[in-house]
Amino acid sequence: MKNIVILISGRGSNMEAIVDACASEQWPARIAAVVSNKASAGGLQFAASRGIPTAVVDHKAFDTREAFDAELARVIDGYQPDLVVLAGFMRILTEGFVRHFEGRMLNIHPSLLPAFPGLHTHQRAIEAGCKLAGATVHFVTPDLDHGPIVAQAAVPVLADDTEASLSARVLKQEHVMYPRAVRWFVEGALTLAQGRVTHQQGASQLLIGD
Ligand code: NHR
Ligand code: GAR
Repeated sequence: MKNIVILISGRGSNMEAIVDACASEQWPARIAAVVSNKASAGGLQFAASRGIPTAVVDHKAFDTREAFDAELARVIDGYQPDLVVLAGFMRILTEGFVRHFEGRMLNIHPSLLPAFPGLHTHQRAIEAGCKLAGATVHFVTPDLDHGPIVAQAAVPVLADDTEASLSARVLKQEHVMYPRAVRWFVEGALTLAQGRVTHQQGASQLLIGD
């Protein structure tokens, strides 16, 4: 059994999709804990309702990013994770933290990386006139949103899209792609070499949605 620790900051719908897939598909894994940097994160209630241990490490209680990350790492390590999953986690992580979990930490970013790293991705894609948008699952490296790509989901951008309509279209695909990618990791199906991730049995790492 592999231990998965999921980090959230808010709603936690990707976390929910992973929790549900882990249970219904009987992965060789358990969700060991859900950890948030915000006590108000809605996802904490869902996790607790499923009997999953939850913890809050409030970044506002720390003077520096290093101090916050040190406590966050201590709490996560207490659950002996094989994999750390960032699911709508909204704090940039220091190099020391990332190195500690390197090769065993995934993130989902709501753009087709390397386009639009950082925040407000959907608005930026609309303003750039993109006809295609999406989301990317990647290994986390110190360089924000630049780690090796595990999977991508693409959706059309429609002429009348708003940030709300586009993010909803992308999120629907996130809920399919992220559980699949996490499952690949816990099954040991991913190979990372020369900064590229491949699936050992050749499963498609591209999802096209509508
Ligand atoms: N940390 C590292 N080192 N590398 C990555 O790839 C990371 C990371 C931390 C978070 C998620 C990320 C995203 O997918 C992620 C990837 C937060 C911000 C941000 O600017 C940017 C990217 C991501 C998450 N956060 C502000 C900060 O000052 C706070 C914003 C807020 O609280 O709303 O940390 O998009
Ligand atoms: C998701 O769209 C995720 O890709 C994005 O925030 C949303 C979280 O939703 N992540 C980021 O923007 C990270 N900076 P959720 O809490 O319902 O999973």
